[in-house]
Amino acid sequence: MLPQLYSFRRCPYAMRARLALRYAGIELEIHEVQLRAKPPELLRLSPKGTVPVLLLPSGELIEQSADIIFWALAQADPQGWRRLELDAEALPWLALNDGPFKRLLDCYKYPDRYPQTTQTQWRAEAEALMLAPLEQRLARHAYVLGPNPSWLDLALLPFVRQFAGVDAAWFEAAPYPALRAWLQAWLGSDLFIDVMLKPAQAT
Ligand SMILES: N[C@@H](CCC(=O)N[C@@H](CS)C(=O)NCC(=O)O)C(=O)O
Repeated sequence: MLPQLYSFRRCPYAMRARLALRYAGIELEIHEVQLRAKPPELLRLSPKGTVPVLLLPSGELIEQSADIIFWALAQADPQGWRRLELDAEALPWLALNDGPFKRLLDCYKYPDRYPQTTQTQWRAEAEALMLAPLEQRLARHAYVLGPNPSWLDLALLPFVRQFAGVDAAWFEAAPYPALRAWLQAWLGSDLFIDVMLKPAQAT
């Protein structure tokens, strides 16, 4: 049996997992899940009901996207995208992204659901928290952790992509040229195109 990935194509967490699994060359069966109608076998395996979830042939279940990235890179890491000595620097970025930035991203994306303040204000908060600090780094080097790619680029890029897509015209003109270049380079990479364009195998 191959590892089984429960995924949703547009979910940024699932996207980062697929990117890492593909980079590591892991052969998989992908089950594309409808979030409104999750398959009972997924809920039996993982009652928390989020994707991605990776079921290994051993029966081990990996239920968090970051853990799927780390598992994949532990199997194969052809270009050294996880250097453990950089984790002390990388992990706080992951926490910032998955916690406060993701919350602001949701507010910015769905301002009607979060009427406490305006969409522009949500965006400004997200810029200060994440976009401006990322721009500063990417102006100095091509990737988030330095001159070489790392797992952190994969972990962050689906969220920056989503942010950029909320108001593409605004993002194009915003003062984040290095971030735009970084995002465009990843979105144009064979790796990204591969995980997004290949039709997911139906369950
Ligand atoms: N902490 C989880 C978050 C995963 C997550 O929230 N995925 C969303 C889709 S983007 C989900 O499955 N939500 C459940 C739902 O919408 O019912 C991870 O990193 O894997």
